[in-house]
Amino acid sequence: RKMVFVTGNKGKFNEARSIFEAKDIELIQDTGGYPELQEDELEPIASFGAKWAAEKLKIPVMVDDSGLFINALNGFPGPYSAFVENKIGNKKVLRLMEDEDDRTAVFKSVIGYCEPAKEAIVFTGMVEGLISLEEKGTGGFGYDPIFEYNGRTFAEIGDDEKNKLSHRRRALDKFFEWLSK
Ligand code: ITT
Ligand code: NA
Repeated sequence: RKMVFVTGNKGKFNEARSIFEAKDIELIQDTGGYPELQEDELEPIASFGAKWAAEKLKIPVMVDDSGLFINALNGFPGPYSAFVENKIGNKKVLRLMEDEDDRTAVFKSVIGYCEPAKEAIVFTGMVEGLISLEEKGTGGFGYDPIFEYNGRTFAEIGDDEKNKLSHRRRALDKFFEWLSK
């Protein structure tokens, strides 16, 4: 079996590819992109993106809209995570968190799947953690060096362990369950 994943993010793709590999599904990256709605929630962004790409490519596709929701910042950067990562980066996010005692945060991944002429369906995965005091680790991508889970950041724990418990893994497990029905 095969699945097409529309994403320009190499880190997302590599993680999803190894998770799919374990299910004997070959994952193919399409970097053509899709319009991203401005919404407070990730679900409508993933749903719209999957539908748009399925109609454009005329094949079944999946997308992954994800984000880091920091509680002390009222959920920021959330749906703006890619923009914030590109514009200011982890160091400045840590600076925004300098005086904050509440360091809790949630990583979310919403997988959107759509077949041409059908409605999109979405699967949400979440993992709770803490924003670290400094960047730690060299693995992963994006916000991984500042997202701490059980005392280590996602950039410290390594791909295999991250893929067992990440927001992306949890969303994909729901997707696999749906696919197998
Ligand atoms: P697409 O082409 O798939 O849209 P993107 O990088 O623009 O790629 P998003 O719009 O979903 O992706 O933005 C999510 C942001 O959160 C982006 O900066 C990612 O690097 C980051 N991110 C997502 N999942 C992550 C993870 O598992 N670990 C660290 N950072 C992550
Ligand atoms: Na994006």
